[in-house]
Amino acid sequence: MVKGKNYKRIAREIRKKILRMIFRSQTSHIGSALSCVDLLTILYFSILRIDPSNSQGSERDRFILSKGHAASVLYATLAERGFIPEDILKEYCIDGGRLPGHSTMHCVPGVEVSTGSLGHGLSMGIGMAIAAKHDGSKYRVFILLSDGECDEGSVWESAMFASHHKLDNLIAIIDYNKIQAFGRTNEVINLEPFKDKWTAFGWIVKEIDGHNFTQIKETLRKVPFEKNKPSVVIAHTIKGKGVSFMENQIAWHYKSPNKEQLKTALKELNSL
Ligand SMILES: Cc1ncc(C[n+]2csc(CCOP(=O)(O)OP(=O)(O)O)c2C)c(N)n1
Repeated sequence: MVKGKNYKRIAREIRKKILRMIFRSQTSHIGSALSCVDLLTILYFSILRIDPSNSQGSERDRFILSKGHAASVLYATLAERGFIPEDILKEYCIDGGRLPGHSTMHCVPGVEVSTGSLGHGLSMGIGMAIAAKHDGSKYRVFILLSDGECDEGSVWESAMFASHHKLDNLIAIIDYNKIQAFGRTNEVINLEPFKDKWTAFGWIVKEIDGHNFTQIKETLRKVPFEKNKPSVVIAHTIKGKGVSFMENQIAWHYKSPNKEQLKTALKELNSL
């Protein structure tokens, strides 16, 4: 918990950091990172039991960014929360830099596992959740997945496994921004009825607006939603959220902003 927090301001600062990082490195996945800023803001500033001065504490909650291509949002949030110095963000995805383009553990305090190959975060989280049960530890494991990632069979194999093992210390959050790399989710492989699928796999499901701070916080505060069952939050989001010309645009999965676009985007965020 962080005292005196202003989620809107924090999320705006994280978005500005992401824009600068991706501009500097001229890399991709800006829309992917912007869509889940509000979720990470609430997680890191209100929900996760974590301590930036002790990033390896055994009872810490674990957070896994399964959509590891959006690493910029994780690094920017870790900087905002005091896990890593802000200055290091300049080294995101550049030759010789200390922040790799996909979330990477060991070299970045606060990053629990390396991700980027989609479809593995949930099963890695399950390993941690089982370990917690086995050790009698109270920590929870939160995993943020993307919607396109749910096209992968490994996600559903994990989903079955988690409910079979009654992992109520496991919380999946889906960043349901409705866009994948080259198309809209409902055109590539339609996930609907999405809620029913998770329910059928034995999870307790809540659907929220993934940009509404109150809804995110009130929902995540209630986990587990039911004893002996894993929880999943389907968060409806907008890819590119916060920068009007990037919002809901497939192109901003891969494009990086030029100098003029960066200026316009920062101006828009500053006026919020
Ligand atoms: C196993 C695997 N296949 C392909 C990719 C390449 N890739 C990176 S992002 C992406 C899709 C992005 O769409 P989505 O998963 O919905 O995430 P979003 O960026 O919209 O949050 C793909 C296919 C990957 N990272 N991992």
